[in-house]
Amino acid sequence: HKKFNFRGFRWARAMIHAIQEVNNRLDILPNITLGYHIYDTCFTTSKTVEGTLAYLTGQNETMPNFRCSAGAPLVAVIGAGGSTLTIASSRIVGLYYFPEVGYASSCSVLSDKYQFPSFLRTIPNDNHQSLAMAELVRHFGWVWIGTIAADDDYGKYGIKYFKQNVEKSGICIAFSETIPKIFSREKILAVVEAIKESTANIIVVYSSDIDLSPLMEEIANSNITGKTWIASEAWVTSALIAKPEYFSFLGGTIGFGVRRGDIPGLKDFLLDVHPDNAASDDLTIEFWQTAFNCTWPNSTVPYNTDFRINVTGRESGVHPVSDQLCTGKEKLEDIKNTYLDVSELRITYNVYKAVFTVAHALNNLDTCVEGNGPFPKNSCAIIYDFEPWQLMYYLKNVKFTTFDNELVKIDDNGDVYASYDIINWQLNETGEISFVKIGIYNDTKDGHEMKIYNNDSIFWNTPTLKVIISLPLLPPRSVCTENCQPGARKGIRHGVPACCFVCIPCADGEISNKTDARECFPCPDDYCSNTLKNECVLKEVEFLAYDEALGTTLVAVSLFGACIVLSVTIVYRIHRDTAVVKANDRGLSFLIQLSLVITLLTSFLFVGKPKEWSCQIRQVTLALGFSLCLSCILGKTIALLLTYRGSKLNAAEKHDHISMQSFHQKLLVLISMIIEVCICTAYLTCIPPYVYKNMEFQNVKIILECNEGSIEFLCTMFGFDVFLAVLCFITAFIARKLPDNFNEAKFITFGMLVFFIVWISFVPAYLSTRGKFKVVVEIFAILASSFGLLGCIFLPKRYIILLKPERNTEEIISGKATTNDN
Ligand code: TCR
Repeated sequence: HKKFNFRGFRWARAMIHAIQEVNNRLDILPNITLGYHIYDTCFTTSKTVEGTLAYLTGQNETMPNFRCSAGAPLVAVIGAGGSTLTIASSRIVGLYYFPEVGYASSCSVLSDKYQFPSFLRTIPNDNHQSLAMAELVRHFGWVWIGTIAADDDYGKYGIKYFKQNVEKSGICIAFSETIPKIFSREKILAVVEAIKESTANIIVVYSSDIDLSPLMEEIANSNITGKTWIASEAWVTSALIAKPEYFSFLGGTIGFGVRRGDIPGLKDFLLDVHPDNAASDDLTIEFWQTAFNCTWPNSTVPYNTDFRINVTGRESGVHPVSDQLCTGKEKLEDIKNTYLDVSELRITYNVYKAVFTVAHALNNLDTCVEGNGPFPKNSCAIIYDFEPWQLMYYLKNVKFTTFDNELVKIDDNGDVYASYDIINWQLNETGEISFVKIGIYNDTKDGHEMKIYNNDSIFWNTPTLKVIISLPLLPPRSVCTENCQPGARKGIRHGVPACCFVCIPCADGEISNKTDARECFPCPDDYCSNTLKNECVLKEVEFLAYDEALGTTLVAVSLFGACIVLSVTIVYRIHRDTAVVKANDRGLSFLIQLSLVITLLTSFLFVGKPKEWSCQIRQVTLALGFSLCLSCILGKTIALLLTYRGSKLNAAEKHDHISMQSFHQKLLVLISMIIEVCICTAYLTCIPPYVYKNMEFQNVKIILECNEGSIEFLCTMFGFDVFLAVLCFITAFIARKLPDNFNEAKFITFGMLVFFIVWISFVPAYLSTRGKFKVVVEIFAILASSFGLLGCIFLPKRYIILLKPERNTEEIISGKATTNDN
């Protein structure tokens, strides 16, 4: 079903050429002349088996009796071409341990010496090539790859080993297609569809050129571009595929070629072919007919190809015979033909090496010295009559250098050392595809080595190539999903290859700082993630600072309050002998003033960055300030109650009474202070407040606040203040109706009411605010209550002292006058 294979014909001719060279050389087999039989496998297993058996029998019977065939002994089989064919023939010759030397059969299973004991080859095992492809794919960072395999051992094993290799490094296979062995348009269209559908830009193809060409034709029709093809050795330099009209979609193909060698004298030998010189040679006649599109006179050779296989769907039926008769005068030099193309002699060179492998083995067998031989009793084999296993022995140990100084050495598995040229398809000036060597791949003792000479010298078939031709083109990318940028992590999706992931942005407070991160990492405690989620940044610290408007205002207000208190003190000091001042215990008044200054100034402890010490003393100072203030007021109100009773006493008793009373007042203040101090000390020693970084409410901010440590202690501490305040209120309330100096009890009642209102409303306000406003609320309450007390206790008196001195007399203040303002 395929046309006459010019490439195969070249290989056959190269074999003849090599055999002739051996025959002509004096250093190899000087007295021996090698002959050959050529059987056409027609690319099919059945023909191969038929040919093998025909060869072994020496007749056209399929009964092996190779030892007694036509005179000269059979030596070895060179071939077959493809692995599938070789596997078939090698199984037969293997039965007799008859040597077969492959030149193009690279499939890895042929290295198995249990199955193919007598097979050797001059082409490296495909495992190396698969490994090299995997390495190439990794080198360029491609992770999303399509594969296409020919439906034979070569394609299937090659791709299988490639996949195994590549999947280890996390590369995914987008699709795996097979090219049918027997032409089928539907199957090929299905492959084309798969390529079209897939987002993979890299396609690895393991196939012989002959199998691949129908697919390429179809791809050319459906103009699939932008794909980069990775070629296996069998098609990388094939003229069947590397057609200039295919360049638009195949340009930039990268592939692996086995080592090439320019066989001396081959070109002339190839040109020296003519049906006249080989009247009985069907191959030559068929070659001539196909090359010149004519029919050789009187020949039975069908024009162009095997007539028995009638493939439906494609070129149907037998090819028409050309009406033109060949003249024999056609000039080979005039035509451009794959057969004559000696620019890429790679497999051809392998054929050459295969022939020389056999020749050298035979030569070694021939030069064996009796008594020093490798066989039982140190005997040698006789060149005219040896057993196949005897030649196998020499073949397995063969070692020679070619004209190219290449060392050919067959190892125990019948394999040779692997070395590939990495080839890139580029367009040259004449508009033809040139195969540019861009690197090498070598199998070394420990592993392997791949070298790409210069990335800029590679031609890539990327879509931009028409626009900016002068720039060094970048390798194409082939991914299922673009990489996840820092700030996101890979999310694996079920049921799809691992390369097709989703990028999930990191959560607040988590970051990922490399591409394709598997996980996001939480930031350390004082840090939060930035908006891109790729860096941890220090959290903003929030507290009520001195230098912000609110802080400044509050501090100013409290300072102002303290100044007023101070001014009251000064006024009291100046007018210390007036009735108003004297009527109240001066000491107590002073203590109240002091305590008010203290409470007002505690707001300084609340503003600013909370420190360990400021946290510890602020509530305590406040509580102590208030308890001092309230106990003094309590002393006053109790005194008011008692003064009324004492007013019935005479002057001497009154004086005693007053001094006693003053003593009791001081005692009361002292006792309540001691109690409060005890509570405070217990609080501070047992469970003191501490600075707390509150991150519960906001991720981006740390609220720096004081944690009160023990709520119980705090409540006890302030509870005592409340207790005092309640007492004050009750006593003042009772005393309010009593005639006293300028309704002091009334003012105190009022002041206590203000105090209660402020602190009662404080609780819900405090609990419902967050962050620095909590502190603001508390300062507010402190200021309000302090001002309330200040306003209710001292301002009326100061008013009298300063502005109504006429009322500042004993009579009025002791309530005996009638001009009081009720
Ligand atoms: N091994 C392939 C056949 C093959 C081939 C080629 C066919 C190779 N190289 C070049 C035609 C042209 C490599 C096999 O089947 O093992």
